[in-house]
Amino acid sequence: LLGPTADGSRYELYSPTALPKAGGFLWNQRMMIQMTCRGYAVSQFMQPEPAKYAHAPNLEAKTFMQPEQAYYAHHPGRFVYVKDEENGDLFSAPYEPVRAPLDDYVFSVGKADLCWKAEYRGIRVEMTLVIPMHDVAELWSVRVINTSGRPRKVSVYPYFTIGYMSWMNQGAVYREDLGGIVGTSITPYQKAPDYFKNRLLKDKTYFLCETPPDAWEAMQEAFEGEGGLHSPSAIREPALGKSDALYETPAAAVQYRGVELAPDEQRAYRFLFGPALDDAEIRATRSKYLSAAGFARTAADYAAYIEQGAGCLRVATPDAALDNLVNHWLPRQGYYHGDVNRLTTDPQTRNYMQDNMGMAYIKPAVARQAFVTALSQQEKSGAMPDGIILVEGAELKYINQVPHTDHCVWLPVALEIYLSETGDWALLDEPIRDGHGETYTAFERFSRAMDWLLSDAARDGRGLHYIAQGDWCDPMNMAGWKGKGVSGWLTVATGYALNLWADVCAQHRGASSSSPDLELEKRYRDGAADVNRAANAHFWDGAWFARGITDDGVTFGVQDDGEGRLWLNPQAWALLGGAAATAEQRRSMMEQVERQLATPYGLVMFAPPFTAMREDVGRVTQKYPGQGENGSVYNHAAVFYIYSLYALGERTATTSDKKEKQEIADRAYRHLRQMIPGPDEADYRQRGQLPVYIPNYYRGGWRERPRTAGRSSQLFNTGTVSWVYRCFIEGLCGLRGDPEGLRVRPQLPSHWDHITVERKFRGAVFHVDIRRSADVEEVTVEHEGRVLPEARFTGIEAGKTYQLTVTVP
Ligand code: CEZ
Repeated sequence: LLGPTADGSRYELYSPTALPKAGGFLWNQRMMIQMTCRGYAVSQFMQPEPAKYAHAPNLEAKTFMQPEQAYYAHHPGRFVYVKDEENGDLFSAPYEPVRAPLDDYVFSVGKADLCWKAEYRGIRVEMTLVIPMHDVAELWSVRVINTSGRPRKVSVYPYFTIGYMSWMNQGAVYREDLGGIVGTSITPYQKAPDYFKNRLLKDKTYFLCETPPDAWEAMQEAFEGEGGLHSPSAIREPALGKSDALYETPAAAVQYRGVELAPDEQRAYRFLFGPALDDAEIRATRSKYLSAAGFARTAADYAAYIEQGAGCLRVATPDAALDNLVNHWLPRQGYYHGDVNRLTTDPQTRNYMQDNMGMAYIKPAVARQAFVTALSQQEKSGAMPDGIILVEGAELKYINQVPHTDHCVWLPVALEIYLSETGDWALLDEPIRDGHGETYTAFERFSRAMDWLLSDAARDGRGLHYIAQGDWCDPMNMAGWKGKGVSGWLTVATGYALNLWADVCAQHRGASSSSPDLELEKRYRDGAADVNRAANAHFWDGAWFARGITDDGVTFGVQDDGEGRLWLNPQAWALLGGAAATAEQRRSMMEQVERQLATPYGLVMFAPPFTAMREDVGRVTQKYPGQGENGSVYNHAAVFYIYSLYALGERTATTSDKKEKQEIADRAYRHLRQMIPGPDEADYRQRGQLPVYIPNYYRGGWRERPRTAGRSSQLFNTGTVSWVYRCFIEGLCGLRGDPEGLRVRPQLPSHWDHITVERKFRGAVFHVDIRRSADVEEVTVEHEGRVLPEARFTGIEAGKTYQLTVTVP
């Protein structure tokens, strides 16, 4: 059904029907395209707000990318029809719209390209998509091959959707001078000032052919006719009708007519598809890219660009499918997040911080700059805004106009990773000027954010954190919208943030002092203790931490709740932040999580899902049960918990609690593994996704709705990735930095005895051989025949390669 190529660098799917929504994606800093195995596409480009150049047949709402995106016959796609001129046989590549029963089919996802092969009755079509590093354009190679062993005569018809561009003004014509079809439109608007804003929008969509076609069709309706897209009327004629589109829905269809192919002969075509401002831009794009050399150069440049995101970890474990994800796809997905911030001009602050937290492992300079950018937008009060503006003139939109209260928490969380990875403590002494003209060092800004979390603006008289219209959970918008409701998660998460910041204070020496500020450390440590005390007094429900208290004083996420009884986030962050102070509490929470939230597809975010609106909780309860935040396997929430297990495992001493420590490592590994589709076929079919990224959720409702449980959202935008990468690097492999070096604390699952790891760290490369042995009581590390005094390697020199032999109990 599917599998990686021999070198593991591509994933291939051999059926267009088994996982119909499975796809892959490519991006650069200005565009993103997600394509399914069947040829449908969702593409977006920035100008600077996200826009489309291939449209649906109706006006689409502009919103974030949709989970479980639905596709239909007229959904934008990139297709090639082939008609046998002798008998009229018709098929299309990659599969849609004709859906002919192909004799051979491959969808091959590469890191820097997407390819399809579709063969039908002795004619094979190979399609490859590449995009440039900087420009917005799709570079399509199409190869038509005669595999039938006899001479053939076919017509070849690329058909690219342009779609409903605008209700104000749209059309398309074939442009001999430019060598292709050009759709023209005016982006709809109504307010006069928008005219001036819109003047430079790229409202043209071009489809350019390297080889001039014999005929074309620029009008969608004329192409489709009465036959429908499965069997377009225009293709039933000897030649396409060469119509233009005059305020009619545009399309880009061309015909290479009566192509004669000897046995094994092939024909190669190249096409360019994308948006442009005007003819001059189209002409320039054509001359830059549309040639064999242009395509080859672009593919090489783009592959080199993607390679920069290769990350810092290569593992060889007993689980080859897991290795493939960790070595090839996880860093790529992390790089995508850190490199383009999900193609928005105003990422949510928590997303921005977490996406950059992954970047600390991939391109730390980018992560560093992100701290500076975010902190320069800190409010006077020390609070962080809901979103971070990345482009001058951009505004806080959509969800960023809804007040959330958790943004400060993410600062020290992301900083911890950045510092342990880079050791760049100098970041903290950077002076950062904000929009009010005030300048503080980064260190001072972190402190101000923590002070805000401790202030009356953030907490009520009981010391619990207000939730306003949401915390990490965007759609939990009505627990505290009247100003009183508080968040259990945010309260324990604040405990974590304050403790992390206290750790930094304990080690940081300011520019003017030679010793760390222990008074500051105490302030935040005391603050954390205070917050955790309040959490225990008001949220501990006997067996786990509650999710919150509503405006009307109703505690929810508790044993008495029929729906939304146990939530993962408060438990995970109570483990991280110290609110779960006693071993008994921790055991009880973990046991309940396993009992109530575990499914074969991972941990659900809470259970049971809501089946009706709870007006004192909010729209999360209105989502379809088991979908999105309403009790799906929301991977972001699951990975918080997994990371909290690794953190707990690290704190658990081997000598006294050997068994407990191993149980924690096994549990963490099990839930981490469940996040990856496969490796057995039934699991792939159920999830419907290739293991080339981690989606934001898999459907929950494993007990209530087994038919849909496990189904992937197909959405690769998710804060999950940074944490998953961290879990592999710092948790499972246990290779985490500290100010002086690299600590070694692997946490292997009990059924593994040996793994090898290549870890890039501070400019050096570590080859680490990790083996289990009954002869040791503690982790031991050997370097050049010498056992190190502790499981920690110091004195790292950039450019060097080190071999470490690690033995774990
Ligand atoms: O958006 C994510 C946010 O980007 O939801 C997470 C949140 O922590 C992230 O910052 C959990 O709520 O508004 C909605 O209902 C959407 O479901 C969003 O909450 C969600 C989407 O997955 C965005 O792609």
